[in-house]
Amino acid sequence: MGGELRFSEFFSHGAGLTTSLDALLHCEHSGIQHICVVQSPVFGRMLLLDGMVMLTEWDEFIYHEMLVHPALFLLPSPRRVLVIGGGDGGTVREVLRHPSIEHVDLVEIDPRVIAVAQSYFPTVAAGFSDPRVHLHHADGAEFVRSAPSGFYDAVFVDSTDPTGIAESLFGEAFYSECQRVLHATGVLALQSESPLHPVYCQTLPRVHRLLRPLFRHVASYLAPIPTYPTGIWSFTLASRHYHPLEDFSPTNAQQRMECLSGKLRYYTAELHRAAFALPGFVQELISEGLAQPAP
Ligand code: AG3
Repeated sequence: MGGELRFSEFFSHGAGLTTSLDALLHCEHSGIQHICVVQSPVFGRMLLLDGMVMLTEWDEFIYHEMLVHPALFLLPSPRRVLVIGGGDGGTVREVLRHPSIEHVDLVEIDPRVIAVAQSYFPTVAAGFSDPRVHLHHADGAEFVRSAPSGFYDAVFVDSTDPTGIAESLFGEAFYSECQRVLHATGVLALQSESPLHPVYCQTLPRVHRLLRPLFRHVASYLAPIPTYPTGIWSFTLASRHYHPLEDFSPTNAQQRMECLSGKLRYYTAELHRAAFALPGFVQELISEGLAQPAP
């Protein structure tokens, strides 16, 4: 197998994901980060930022459906949404499936990510041409600082790992601005990294520590994302008004699912409830983190 093209992303000491590649489709440095698109025989096209897997055609539906739908099905009729990051368009695509949506602001710091997604992942990025979507090339933390109070029904943080350019999107100041721009009944949903990652497992307890003083209800849920580091991923939902399970009506969600544009492949009303049932070690990770003094 000499000369075979391969890609690996290691999360620790040579442990991680490896795949052979059929082709290297695109590679550039945008001035902010390396952006590459590669073709893998099993995962299809893969979007890599600084050598980290952002999405693959094979499993992106799990990540994007699970970031968006638990929050949007909790709200009776979500209209205005803010997406921070998510320049590939997957999160916006899921948001737009809900017929009640009137306005979506997407704030992506790197316009090249949007352009590359439009060329190489046209179905993922399809939502960008929808008139309800407004693109902003800005730093997410700065954008929320200048956004009007109480405007959004939902805020989604679709960021990379909590280092480098994304670091400010995991901070106290940013979360408090997210709370301010949300309507009193609004919901914040964010990706909170893998609970099995040797370093970033600390993201989940940290997110709880920072969000609890700001929101009455803070709860995390899990989904398998096989091409992300460790393969298991956490998301965190926060709201001053809605409890993610007690205020969730499976019957209502089921009815609304019939009216969505397109069919969901992962999220179901049953799965909404199941995803919040956390394994023991994840419950412990969160409660140990809450017992510690704030960093
Ligand atoms: N959002 C989460 C990416 C984190 C993956 N981390 C990694 N591969 N080291 C990606 C954006 C998808 N819209």
